[in-house]
Amino acid sequence: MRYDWTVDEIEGLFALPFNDLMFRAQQTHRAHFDANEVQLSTLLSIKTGGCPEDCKYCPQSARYNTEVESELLMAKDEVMKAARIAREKGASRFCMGAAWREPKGRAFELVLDMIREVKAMDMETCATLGMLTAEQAARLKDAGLNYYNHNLDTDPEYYKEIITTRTYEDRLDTLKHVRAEGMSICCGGIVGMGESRRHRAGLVAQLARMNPHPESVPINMLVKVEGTPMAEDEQFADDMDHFEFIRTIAISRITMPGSHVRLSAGRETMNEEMQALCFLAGANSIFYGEKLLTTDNKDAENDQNLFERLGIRPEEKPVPSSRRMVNA
Ligand code: SAM
Ligand code: DTB
Ligand code: SF4
Repeated sequence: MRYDWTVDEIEGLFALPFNDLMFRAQQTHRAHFDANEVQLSTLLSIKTGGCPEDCKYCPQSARYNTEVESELLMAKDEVMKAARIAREKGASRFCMGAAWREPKGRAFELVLDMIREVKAMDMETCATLGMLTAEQAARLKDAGLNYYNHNLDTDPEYYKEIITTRTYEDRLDTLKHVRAEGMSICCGGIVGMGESRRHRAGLVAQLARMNPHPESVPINMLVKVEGTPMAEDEQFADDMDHFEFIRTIAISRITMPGSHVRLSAGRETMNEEMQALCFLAGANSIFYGEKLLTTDNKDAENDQNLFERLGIRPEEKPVPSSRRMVNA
């Protein structure tokens, strides 16, 4: 495994002829994974809107006038009901998202309780709650959290165009705390925010230089939501070429061979051929279920149909080593 990728090298991968890049991505993919399996994660927004941060892409920031209303933290039974439905539909992981800068007080205690209960349902647990202290990471680990999602979002240089209320370093610190507790990391970014190819290479380099690599790498295609600067400002007006998105997936696969690369936000506007090319480029995880956090996603039946046509199987949840011994 390599952890020393340079931005120049990654830019070199971006410059390859498309077919050569796809061939390399498939070779890497097949050396590490069953090429016909895709992992399914279902998202639930447990605390929607009213966020104090200024992320220019985000419909949940209180600073922008979007259709998203600020809501209170969801009740535990509602969360459990959503988790049960996700499991019945075949998701192996349940990811709870909160529109917070960081978790605090009683709300954090309530989320720990939700994590304990989802864990007890025999699903993998994931949470995305903003910045964490070392102590908070330890408490999440104790509650049984398997994955923490915290994205780098973009290249360190381009970052200041997108978010001013927290630094790139803050993000790296949170990831450090998660890793120190031995939890798995889900960390990726967004493509299509008006960044250059060099910036996309810079984002992938940041991810691929982490040792170990994040276990899950969500590659989001920007969902342009009315009222956010990404949808309103001239600076971000250009739409990105879809092939550039597929290239970003392929390069994430090549540089992080053992990670699950997730074809994340943006699928709602992708046709089936586009999604199939993303799987061919090495994407082996999706967000599954009709909603992401606040925006629409393909519904489960639609994905089941696509999987059947492509001969793709949902990946089973890994059996913990303790239970494997009992069953042997
Ligand atoms: N508030 C927490 C935080 O930002 O750390 C967790 C939730 S936040 C919505 C999780 C991630 O969703 C962001 O880091 C960003 O990568 C992604 N995201 C948010 N809005 C998006 C959009 N419009 N299009 C694509 N990805 C988006
Ligand atoms: C990630 O990388 N993408 C997800 C998840 N992690 C939390 C969120 C996508 C959000 C898209 C906009 C919305 O639905 O609000
Ligand atoms: Fe808040 Fe997260 Fe949205 Fe940023 S991405 S505004 S931190 S909910």
